[in-house]
Amino acid sequence: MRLHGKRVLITGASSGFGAAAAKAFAAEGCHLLLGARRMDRLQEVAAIALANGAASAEFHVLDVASTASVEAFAARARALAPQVDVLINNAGGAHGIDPVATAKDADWEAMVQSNLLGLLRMTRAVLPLLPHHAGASVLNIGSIAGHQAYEGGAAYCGVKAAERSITQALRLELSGTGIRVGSLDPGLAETEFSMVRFKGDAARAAKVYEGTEPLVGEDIAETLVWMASRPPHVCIDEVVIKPTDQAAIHKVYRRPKT
Ligand code: NDP
Ligand code: 8X3
Repeated sequence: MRLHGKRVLITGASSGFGAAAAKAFAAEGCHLLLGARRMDRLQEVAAIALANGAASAEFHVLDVASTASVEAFAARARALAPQVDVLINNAGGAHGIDPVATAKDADWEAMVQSNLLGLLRMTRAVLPLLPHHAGASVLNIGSIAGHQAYEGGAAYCGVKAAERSITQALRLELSGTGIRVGSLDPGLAETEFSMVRFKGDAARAAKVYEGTEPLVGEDIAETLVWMASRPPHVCIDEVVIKPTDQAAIHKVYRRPKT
C-alpha cells in the first residue's frame, strides 16, 4: 500500500520508537496524529515531522491509562478526518525490575494500565475509524519479553505476552474486514525505556547498553513503515527484531572495555 496521504495515529509519540515512527511516516508524506502525556515533547516531534515531509502533524494529549483521555483523543482524530489508515499502539514501557516477592503495586498497575489496558482502549476507540478493505493496519508494539520471561520482569513480560494474545484475538475478530493486525516485537533498544524503568537513574540506565550495540528508534520505525506499506492482501503477523549482539534475551554480547 502506498502510504502517501495516509492517516497515521501513533501513541507514545513523545520519545523513542514513537518519535522515530513519526519522522519515518512523515517522510512517506503521511498525515500524523501524535499522542502522549508530554505536550512539549510532542510539539517538538510534530515540528520535526513537518520538516521531514509530513502532510500534516497534529498532536493531542493522551494518557492511555484513562478511558476518558483515550476517547477525547479519538474524538480529535474524528474531528480531523473520518478515517485512520494506520494505528500504531506503541505507548507503554517497564516500571521497576523487582522480583515478584518485593515488587510494588504502583509499578504493576502502571504497566498493566499502559501496555495492556491502554492497547485495548485505544484499539476499541479507533476501530470505527479504520476503513475496511483498504489496507488499513493496526500495528502493536510488543517485545521479546512477551516471548521469553526473565527475572524481575514478571509483570512486564506478562503484559507483553498479553499484547501477543490481544493481537492474535483482534486478527480473528477482524477477519473479513481487510484490516491487518500485526505485532512488532523488539529486543534491547536504546530509548528512554531504561530511564523510565529505573525511575530516572541515568547511570543504571546507561549500564543496560554498556559495551553492546542496541537497536535504535529508527530500526523500529523503518520496520513499521515496511509493515504498513505491504499490499493490502499481505499481513505481516509478527516481527521479532533483536540487536545482532543479543543472541537471546539473556545473552547480550558486550565488548571488553579498552
Ligand atoms: P520510551 O520511554 O522512549 O517511550 C515510551 C513512550 O510511551 C513515550 O512517548 C511515553 O510518553 C509513552 N507513554 C508511556 N505511558 C503512557 C501513557 N500512560 N499514555 C500515553 N503515552 C504513554 O520507550 P520506547 O520507545 O522504547 O517504548 C515504546 C514501546 O516499545 C513500549 O511499549 C515499550 O514497552 C516497547 N519496547 C521497548 C523496548 C526497548 O528496549 N526500548 C524493547 C521492546 C519493546 P509520555 O511519557 O510523554 O506519556
Ligand atoms: C524491552 C526489552 O528485554 O528489556 O521490552 O524487556 S527487555
